[in-house]
Amino acid sequence: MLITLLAGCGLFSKNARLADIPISIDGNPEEWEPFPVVHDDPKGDNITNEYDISIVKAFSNNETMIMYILVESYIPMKDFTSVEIDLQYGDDIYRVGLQPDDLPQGVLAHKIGIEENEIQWEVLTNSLGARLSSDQAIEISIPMDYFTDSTSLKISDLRIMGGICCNQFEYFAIDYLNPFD
Ligand SMILES: [Ca+2]
Ligand SMILES: [Ca+2]
Repeated sequence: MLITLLAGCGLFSKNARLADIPISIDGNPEEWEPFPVVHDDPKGDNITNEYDISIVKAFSNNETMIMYILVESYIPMKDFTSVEIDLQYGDDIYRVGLQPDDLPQGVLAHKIGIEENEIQWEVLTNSLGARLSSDQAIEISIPMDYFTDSTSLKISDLRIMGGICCNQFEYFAIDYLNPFD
């Protein structure tokens, strides 16, 4: 199988054909039309009016080892601070943090435990080589070099973040999926 949908229930059987569709990370979601929606998000569950997640599409290309994510909004998007994506790989939880217009992009951290009710993270890299573009939609590509088997990688949450990164009192999720499973 050339691509793996990162969520959903396995109803989809056009994987080989979809692998031929190039994804341009330019904020234009046009080329995603044939891909299935992997998450439908409710309208109006956003905290502030910068973004209201409507649908998410996501897949990994198992040949190029790149993951692609599309996030669309019910309302015209405004500025946001970052996108956080939680990836589950077996029992392991990884978190990708991406800010717009910040190159080379992406922080990848691995959850190593909980101490005094606070989650402890080990940062694996500050330059993941991911890309994010936002215009009509948010498009993201993430290299999967840190994961040996992309077929068992799942998105467990995705958050559009606002406020001041990453101050715990002023940094908040504008909208989030919670969760795919
Ligand atoms: Ca595009
Ligand atoms: Ca929403």
